Amino acid sequence: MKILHTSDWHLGHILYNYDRTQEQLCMLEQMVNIVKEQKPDVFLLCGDVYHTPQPSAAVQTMLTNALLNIHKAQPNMVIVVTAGNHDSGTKLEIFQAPWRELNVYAIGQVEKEHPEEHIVEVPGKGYVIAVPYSTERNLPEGFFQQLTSLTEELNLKGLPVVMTAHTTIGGCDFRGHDHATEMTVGGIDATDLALLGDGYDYLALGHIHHEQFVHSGKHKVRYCGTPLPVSFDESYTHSVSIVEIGKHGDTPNVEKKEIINPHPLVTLPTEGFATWEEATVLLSKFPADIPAYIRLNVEIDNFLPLEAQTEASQLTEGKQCRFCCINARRKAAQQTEAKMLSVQEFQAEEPVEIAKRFAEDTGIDFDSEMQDMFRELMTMVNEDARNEERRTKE
Ligand SMILES: [Mn+2]
Repeated sequence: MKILHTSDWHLGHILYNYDRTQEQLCMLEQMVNIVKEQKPDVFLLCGDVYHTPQPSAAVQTMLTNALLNIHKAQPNMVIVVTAGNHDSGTKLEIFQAPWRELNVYAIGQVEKEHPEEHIVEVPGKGYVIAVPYSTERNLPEGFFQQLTSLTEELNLKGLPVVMTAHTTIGGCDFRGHDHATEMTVGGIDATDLALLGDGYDYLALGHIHHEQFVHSGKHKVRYCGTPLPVSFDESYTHSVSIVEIGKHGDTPNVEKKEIINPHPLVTLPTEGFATWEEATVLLSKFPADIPAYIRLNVEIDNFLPLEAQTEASQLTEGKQCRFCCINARRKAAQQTEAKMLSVQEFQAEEPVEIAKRFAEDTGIDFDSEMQDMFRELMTMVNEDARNEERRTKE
């Protein structure tokens, strides 16, 4: 069974007020060409089809046309589309019935009562266990294992079994995601891989934007990554994965097909940070004929010049590139001679002085407003402590 694994299209994504329709159409065209060339048996789109649960009519039309073109490129291919955390699962299922006529399975919600509806047979080739994004409380315990066991009963010929999921797997590489930690990425808490059961030959994941195998050594658990970057921090190549599995139990063979973005997301300088003056020089020297989105990484002493945004926009006037944002970072506090305090000196210090010392060491400007807020907070804490003391005495 040959599979094209893709996810996180984020159709309708707006980047700093810039509409990305043209790029997304170009990506979809490349997708159709890869299908024509590779002739997969299955096409998996593993969630985050749209960027928002309320996509515009134009964006919905873009998906409809894309799925139709992908179907026409390889009419016998089974297409499975599952919802991600950005999608409305119920809305994705509106056209479930007509889509079926074109070999497209749209699966937006978890069917607790009818788990068999998650099992899609690819005639003579294998099985797809299609699971959309779901909050933990909507997933019955052992659901994944229930699905693989059900599939095992159907799979009398030992055909390959592929499962899909849209989630954060513990231990994955989440570079490019904002506010991500080991525990949670993009609002989804890390799941233990073991909870997804076993019995599949390949786990086709969506949600994490950086393509990767999860848990090296096991070449069967994979994020295919975004075909187009959604943020400037996704500064890696983007692709779809072509997966081939001989029979149930075999190790899959995976190959990447790169997707080229005609409007690249460029950060200036390409490495590290520049002063505001250096950044303006880089921006004015940026070639006029490259239709890139631009972010400036700027290191500042205190504040950016008031007119910085306007100036940056003006520097790109008449060029094909589009200025998006300034990513400003405070210069680390000058390393002054570390002053050592004795225990007595430390105990004699006002809490606000200690807070100030800490803030300045970490590069935070602890101005008079912050100091006032801190003093106010100290008063509240002291009052609470006094009340508590009174209560315990009574
Ligand atoms: Mn996503």
